[in-house]
Amino acid sequence: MSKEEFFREAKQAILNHDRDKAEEVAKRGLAEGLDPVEFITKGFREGITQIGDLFGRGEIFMPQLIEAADAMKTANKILTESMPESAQEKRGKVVIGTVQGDIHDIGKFLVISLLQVNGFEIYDLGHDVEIQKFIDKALEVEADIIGSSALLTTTMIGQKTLEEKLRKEGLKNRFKTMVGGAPVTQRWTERIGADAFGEDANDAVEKALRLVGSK
Ligand code: B1M
Repeated sequence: MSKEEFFREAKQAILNHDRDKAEEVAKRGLAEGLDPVEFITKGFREGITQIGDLFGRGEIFMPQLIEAADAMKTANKILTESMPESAQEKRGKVVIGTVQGDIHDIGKFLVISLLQVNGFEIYDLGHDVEIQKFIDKALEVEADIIGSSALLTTTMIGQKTLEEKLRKEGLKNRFKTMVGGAPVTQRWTERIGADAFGEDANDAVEKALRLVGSK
């Protein structure tokens, strides 16, 4: 089977919100030697992006969205677990979470996986994380970077609160910050004073490497 056919099957499994099929395709693709990052980005992610559009247009409803997300998470987990952890020296410590009020964590999971593969030590706070927790954890583990993910226009404000708190507590120079999530932009990043914007998981790695290099 060609790579493109695998990508099509992966996308279709998500569009059909079929977790078993997503799991089966992910495992079969890996066995055939597909690159897990390419498989996620060109296959499964295409499916979940279309699901988002369908949901946005009211063509599918919450139960289908939840099932599709579940299928996506299953495939994501299988594929990211197959990525080798870097044997290199650790490049830096990253405290990361999805901001308060927001439970979206599929993208964050992908970002974490690629950061790990690239030698970063990760402290994942999970989702719906109170802003102060990012700071407390970063102080506890002496993090290099604090990363926050936000998928809702209503929760992005948490990223601004984080910057304000860091400045107020005199910690802005101690940690670098990276923001990401579908509604987040470079403009927003500059507006709130964060140090970097990660557009996708690959970009997040590139920016994280730059941030630790610039410390
Ligand atoms: Co939600 N949801 N959702 N949802 N959901 C969106 C975000 C939405 C755009 C769908 C739509 O209407 N078209 C919309 C937001 C609208 C808005 O704010 N303008 C929306 C809504 C409205 C909601 C609810 C409010 C629905 C409701 O209850 N009425 C609700 C909110 C719950 C809450 O959080 N409080 C809700 C719930 C859910 C599910 C639980 C069903 C599920 C989440 C499951 C989970 O994550 N465990 C879900 C899903 C799956 C989506 C969509 C379809 C897909 C998100 C996703 O996983 N994308 C989404 C539509 C969309 O985005 N097209 C949608 C794939 C993922 C790989 O991409 O997350 O963007 P992404 O991550 C990327 C980059 O953004 C970047 O790298 C990642 C990898 O490439 N990145 C970072 C992300 N974080 C980063 C951090 C970094 C750097 C880069 O540095 C720290």
